[in-house]
Amino acid sequence: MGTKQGSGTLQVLTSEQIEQYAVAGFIVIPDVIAPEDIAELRAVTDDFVERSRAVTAHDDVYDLESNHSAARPLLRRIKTPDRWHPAYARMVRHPFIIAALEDLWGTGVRYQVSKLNMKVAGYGSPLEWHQDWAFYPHTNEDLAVVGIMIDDIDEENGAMMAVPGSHRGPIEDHSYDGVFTGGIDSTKSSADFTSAVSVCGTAGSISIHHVRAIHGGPANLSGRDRRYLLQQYRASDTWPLMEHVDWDEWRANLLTGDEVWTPRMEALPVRLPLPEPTHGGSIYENQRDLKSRYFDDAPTG
Ligand SMILES: O=C(O)CCC(=O)C(=O)O
Repeated sequence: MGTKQGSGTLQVLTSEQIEQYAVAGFIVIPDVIAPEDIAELRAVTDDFVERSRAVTAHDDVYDLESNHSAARPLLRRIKTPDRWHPAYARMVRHPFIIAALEDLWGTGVRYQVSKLNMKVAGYGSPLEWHQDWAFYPHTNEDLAVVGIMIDDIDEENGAMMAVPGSHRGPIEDHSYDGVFTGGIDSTKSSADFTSAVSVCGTAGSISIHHVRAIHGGPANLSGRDRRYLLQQYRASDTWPLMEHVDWDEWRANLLTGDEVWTPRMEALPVRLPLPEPTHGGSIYENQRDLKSRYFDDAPTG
C-alpha cells in the first residue's frame, strides 16, 4: 500500500465531522456557499430550464423527465453543468470544498465530473438505491460526491437518503436479469434500508458522501423544487480500474497536490459494472432495467 501525503492539519472540518464521515459515510455542513452564489446558481439554472423548452430528447446537456414538453419543461438533470456555465464551474473549485476533501483524505484532490439533479416540484423522479463505487471502482476508496444544496432540502421535497455505515459493507450487486442497471434490488440485499436517513440542509449547505455509501431517494411530491448540484472528486493517488483516462483532462483536473505515478492500492470489495446497461446516458436511464423498485415512481399527470 502507498502512503498518504497530507500535512495532518485540519483546515475547515472539525474532528467531529471527520469522525461522523468515517462512521456514517456522509456529512452535511451548513452555510458553505454564499447567498449571492446560491442566487446566481438559481438564476442560471432557471435559464437552462427555459432553454430546454426547445429540446425534445435527452442530449449532452439535458436529461428529461418522461413528460417534459415545451409548455411545461421538466428536467431530471443538467449534465456536466460546469462545461456550460462559469457559475457552475466556479463551484468545482470552491476553496472550502477542496479543503474539506483534503481534510478527509490527507491527499491532493482531483475533480471528476458534475451533474445537477433537479427533482422538480410535484414530479422529480426517484433514484433507486446504489453505490457510486459500483459504477466506477478505483484503486482506493478516497472518492466522494459533494452536493451543493441550491434549494432548502428536506424529507418533503425528495432529499437524498443514505444508509449509515453502508460504506463499510459489501459492494452490492447492481445488476438485474444479468445486466448492470446501476441500482440495487432491495429484496435481494442484506442492507438495512429502514435505517436510511434523509440528507437535509438549507440552501447553501453541502453534503459529502463516500463513494461506497448506499444512497437513493424518493420522488419530489412537494410543491417545492429540489435542485442539488453534485460534484464528484477523487484523491490524487486513486486511479480508475475501468475508465478511459484522457491524459490532458486528467492533469487539468488535479486541483491540489502533485501528480502521482504510483496509485495507492487498497484491498477492497469490487464488482465490475458489466455487462453494460441496456439504456445509457444517465443513471436514471440505466435503472430502467431494474424491475424491482423500492421508491414509487413520480406521477405522470
Ligand atoms: O439526486 C439525488 O438525490 C441523488 C443523486 C445520486 O445519487 C446520483 O445522481 O447518482
